[in-house]
Amino acid sequence: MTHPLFQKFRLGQLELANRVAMAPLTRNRAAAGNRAASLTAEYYAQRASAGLIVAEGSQVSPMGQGYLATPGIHSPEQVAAWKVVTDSVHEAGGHIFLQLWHVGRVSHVSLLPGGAAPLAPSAVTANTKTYLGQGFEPVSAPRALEVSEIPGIIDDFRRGAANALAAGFDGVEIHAANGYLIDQFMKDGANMRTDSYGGSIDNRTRLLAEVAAAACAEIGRDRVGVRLSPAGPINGCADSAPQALFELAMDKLEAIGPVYVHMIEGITGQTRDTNPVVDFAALRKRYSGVYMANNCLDGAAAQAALDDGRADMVSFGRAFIANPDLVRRLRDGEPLNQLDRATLYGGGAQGYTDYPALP
Ligand code: 8OZ
Repeated sequence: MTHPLFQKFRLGQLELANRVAMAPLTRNRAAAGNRAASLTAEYYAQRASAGLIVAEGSQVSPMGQGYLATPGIHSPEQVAAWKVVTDSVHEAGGHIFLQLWHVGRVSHVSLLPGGAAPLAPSAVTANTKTYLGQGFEPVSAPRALEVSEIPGIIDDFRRGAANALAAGFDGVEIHAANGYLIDQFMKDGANMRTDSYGGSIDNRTRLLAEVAAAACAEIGRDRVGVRLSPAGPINGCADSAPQALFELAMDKLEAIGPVYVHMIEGITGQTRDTNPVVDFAALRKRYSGVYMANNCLDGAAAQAALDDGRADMVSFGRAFIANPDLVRRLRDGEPLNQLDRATLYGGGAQGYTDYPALP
């Protein structure tokens, strides 16, 4: 019998071929105007046997960009370029969401309109680096958003969701993880505000709830997922008491009703251990939608997570870069191609569309 990981699964109105998702992965290969490149259509179509592809984080506005050559979803040209990608994935039988991204303070003046300072909940520089083409460099000092600017940020995400649907995506994933803008508002290591968006955990989860509600109202709850990373630090962003913070975040998401929560269990790409300890099972209990588990899993761990009822879907990041046919390899117990780290960020086909599938 095939394991349930490899069997059909209903996500909202979609019938996915299996419960394996391709996690969103920044590859810094966008074309001029931060449009998805033509190679990008080939790259995702090669990976269309994933039950769901979550396409890489795409900035919802020019100020939402934090790395060189990441795609956007705010201009008509970007929507048209993404349409080529979604058509190629659908033709290959897959389903694809787009991750909506605002980096907040994780950016550099050289990437922003008019050399502007990055935006943040508070004027505190992140202890992290960004990719500017010649490798990774320290981020710039940010400025604190005025409270009057926050409705505009929410509207950027709302428009990003509408644009994603216009570009043929099956839905969107709100990037509320990994130390970017929404995560910066949530975590007390980055948010020093004294207004209605800072201080209490209710205030710090306000932007998450408002963005999720706006996206759900715009395109329907069945088409909206949310990605969270309770543990830290990642991109210099951590919280002193993440359990209570993220229990409230899950309570709010339960009330708003996005179709899935994509949970980074542990420190992104590094470890499943957390300090302070985060009880992911307790977080999951507060939300009745689809729980997608992520981070440093292999095929056996993914199957065990389903068997034990700890997850409904499982996502893989790095393994999907190196293995376009990852689902088949996991199902049949075939060996995996190794990841080439040198070609992760920037460049062309090498390390992007040239990883071999099994014959
Ligand atoms: C690695 C390099 C650049 C961006 C994330 C969007 O951590 C990213 C990212 C990861 O979520």
